[in-house]
Amino acid sequence: MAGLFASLSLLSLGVAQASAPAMTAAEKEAAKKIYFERCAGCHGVLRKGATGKNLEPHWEKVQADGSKLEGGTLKLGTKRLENIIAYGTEGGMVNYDDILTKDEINLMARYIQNAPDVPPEFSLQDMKDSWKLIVPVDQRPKKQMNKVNLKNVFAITLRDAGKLALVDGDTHKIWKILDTGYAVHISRLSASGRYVYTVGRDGLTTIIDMWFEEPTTVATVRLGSDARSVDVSKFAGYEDKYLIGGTYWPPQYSIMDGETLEPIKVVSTRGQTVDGEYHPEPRVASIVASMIKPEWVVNVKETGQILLVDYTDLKNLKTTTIESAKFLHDGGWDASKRYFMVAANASNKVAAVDTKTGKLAALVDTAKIPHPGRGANFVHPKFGPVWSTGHLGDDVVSLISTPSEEKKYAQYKQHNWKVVQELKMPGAGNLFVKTHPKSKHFWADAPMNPEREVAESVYVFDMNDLNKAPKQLNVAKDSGLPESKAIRRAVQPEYNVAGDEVWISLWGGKTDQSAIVVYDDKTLKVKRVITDPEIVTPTGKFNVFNTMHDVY
Ligand code: DHE
Repeated sequence: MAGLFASLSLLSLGVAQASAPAMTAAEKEAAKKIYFERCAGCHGVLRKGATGKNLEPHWEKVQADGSKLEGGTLKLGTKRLENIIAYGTEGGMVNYDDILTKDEINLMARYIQNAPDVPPEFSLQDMKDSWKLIVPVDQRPKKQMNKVNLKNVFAITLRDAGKLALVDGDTHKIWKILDTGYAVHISRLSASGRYVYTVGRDGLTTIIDMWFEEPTTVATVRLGSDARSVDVSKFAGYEDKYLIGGTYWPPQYSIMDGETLEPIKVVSTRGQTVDGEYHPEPRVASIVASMIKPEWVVNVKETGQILLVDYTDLKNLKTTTIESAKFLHDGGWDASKRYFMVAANASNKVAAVDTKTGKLAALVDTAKIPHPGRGANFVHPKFGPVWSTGHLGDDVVSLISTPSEEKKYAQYKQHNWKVVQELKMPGAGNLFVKTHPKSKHFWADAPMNPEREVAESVYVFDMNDLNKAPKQLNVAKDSGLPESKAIRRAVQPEYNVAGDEVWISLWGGKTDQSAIVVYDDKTLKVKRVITDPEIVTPTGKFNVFNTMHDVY
């Protein structure tokens, strides 16, 4: 099937292929690697587009009125493509002139005029062959062997180093830096809080046991060649029994043993979009475990279908498929943990899944390209409980009213599933927002904004007076580190367990000095700058307690 699919895709591009710029085998290999590391996430392996535009050499689309639309990279040509790659576009493509050399930009401009390389499929057997049980369960500690306050440990992605730093949140000291997959995307915690699971963009999944004297990788497995998400089973009686991982390539999800990572089952997500068209590459975006049912919420990007996967009987797998909108990306729970809120970024909507009834509760229209991370929940002084998302494509943060069964919030019912307020940001390019039940502050970053001053800062709103402009904190300046040529993006605010500190990554270039800047949430003053030659390209940070309990 995979072979047939690959040849069909090449056949359909046969004409375009004839006039694509020539490339040597070595050039193609180099370009393939850059494409995977830098481009596939947004444009897809088959280049059909999602967050990014379609990058096929030639494409045709029949519109609603029957007319045909045509385009493709061949039509754009090398010069135009070089400019787009180097300087980015208004549509959200970031500039690569400070990441790739001129030669690499030329290489990529030529590469994407050639037919896409289709990577091989990845079967259950492939997973089993890749599986390494480094420390069997019976040889692991029976109790915690160190004195670290595990609840306040931060798992920090060191993106370009292919490593994960575990930092003690009480002492602000690096506890251990471990090898992981390439550009780990997220870390998630076991229901017990003992294990950290990470997944690399290369599909390598690791389980790290924090009960040893020093954190130790106890098993690894490969899920495929491109992955973004993992989560454990969290329902009572199933805590940590299973782990699920979602892949971008091949488009599928895999279920493993939660403690050993032994592969159990692989399920493809290829199929029809919400518009009824077949899609060959519906990638698995965010995944979250429900606490109220033995289910995972699996968000399939290109189809816009949300799957509720029941894990009580893996042999006779029951899945509920909920139609929402395209293209599903990231999301988080509302305050009641009944509704999962997921961004459908190409539709400028947020889908709310009711995990109690197994139905779509709402599709909320928002500003352009919502990107919540996991979002942030708080009680709005005028509109009651809200969940919030920032936007990549607009200069606002949207606050969406969410239902509550608490009597005191009944008065806000009329606002439910509406954007009740938009908080003004200094520009577009937000990726993550965060607050904490004990805080009066709401934090938003803007790392994808083209202005250095904005991208290197975070913005803090006072939740007592949301009409007030946010306070700008210039994280790059506050870090005290020497200035660098490349923008050092301030990214992903994350609270400590007490909810009185906010940690921000200062994400510099691979050879720049980067840091984690820790702010006092009350005074908004810098408390600590965690920096070290090994802190290379820090991005996502996951506080153990807050991640375990979905505190955001
Ligand atoms: Fe992410 C979450 C996909 C680029 C940092 N990112 C997610 C999730 C998905 C995703 C599907 C949700 C996982 C979940 O909850 O189960 N990210 C993608 C992409 O496809 C994209 C756009 C391009 C790519 O090539 O990967 C992309 N992401 C980035 C980055 O460039 C970021 C800023 C830096 C990095 O480390 O790569 C980045 N993504 C993050 C972080 C989260 C995340 C920190 C988790 C946020 C959280 O609070 O849970």
